[in-house]
Amino acid sequence: MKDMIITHAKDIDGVSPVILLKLLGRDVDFYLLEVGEVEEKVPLLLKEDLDIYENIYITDLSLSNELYEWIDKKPWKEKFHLFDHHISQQYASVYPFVTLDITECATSLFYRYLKIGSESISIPKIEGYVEHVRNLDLWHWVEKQDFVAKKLGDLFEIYGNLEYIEHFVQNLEKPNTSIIDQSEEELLKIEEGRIKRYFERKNEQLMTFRYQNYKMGVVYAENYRSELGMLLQEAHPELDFIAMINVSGGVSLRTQKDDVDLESIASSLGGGGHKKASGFGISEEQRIDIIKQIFVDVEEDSI
Ligand SMILES: [Mn+2]
Repeated sequence: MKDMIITHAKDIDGVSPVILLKLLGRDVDFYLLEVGEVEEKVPLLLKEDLDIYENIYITDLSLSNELYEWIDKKPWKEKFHLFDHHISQQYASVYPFVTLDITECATSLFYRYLKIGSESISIPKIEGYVEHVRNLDLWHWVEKQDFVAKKLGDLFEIYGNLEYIEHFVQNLEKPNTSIIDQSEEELLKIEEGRIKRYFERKNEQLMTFRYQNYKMGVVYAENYRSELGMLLQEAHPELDFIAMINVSGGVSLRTQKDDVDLESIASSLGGGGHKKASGFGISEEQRIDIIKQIFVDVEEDSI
């Protein structure tokens, strides 16, 4: 029997639950979504014929209360499990199919669940990998000096999500090799220079605004958003938070200040997340508006 998993497309905490299922030898159909796609796509995916699945999982994604209620009425809810760690989801703990813990990441929560009864993934290398994912996702890597965690995040940007999954399934299947191999170390060294130039460019492009009594720095950025947010905030302590806009994806908000609540800003704009790191989607309508702003007399057309 197969498993189905719907998870977050954009970081290693999102894709690593897929890796864990594959390491267990499960036959798995997986779907990677951006935060802004959840409300539209989850109901569509869960309308398919679900009889072929033994388990249905959602990890590292937050749903609206309406979606939880909708799932709660489904006959398949017994085989449905959701693992999340976003503070905005605390109301969801009332549902028996939800496992929520804001001190963990989605991958570590899911690993703990899978480990029960499956010896095959209780090996030090996989355990270590999960800890790196947790350190990166909860931003503990700086304090713990977990540079492997940081390198995994950089490799994710280089490989892209699908290749990252494939690569690390193969890597983690071998219990005694290192998580990052020699050729990757070389690649990361080259990438480091590229990332540095990218950050310098983004720093020059930073625009500042006032939003709800906050000083906000804004850049357009598609990659390295967690790290970029941290670096821009460090370079501009006068700003309350940094907003990074990826027009085709969504908006990420980051701060290092304790008195800024980005979770509430993101939820007021249709998203969610954590106090210091949150995000929300960009609608199709807004994307079209941008084109209309640029090409003044443009008209919508079909192909
Ligand atoms: Mn996460």
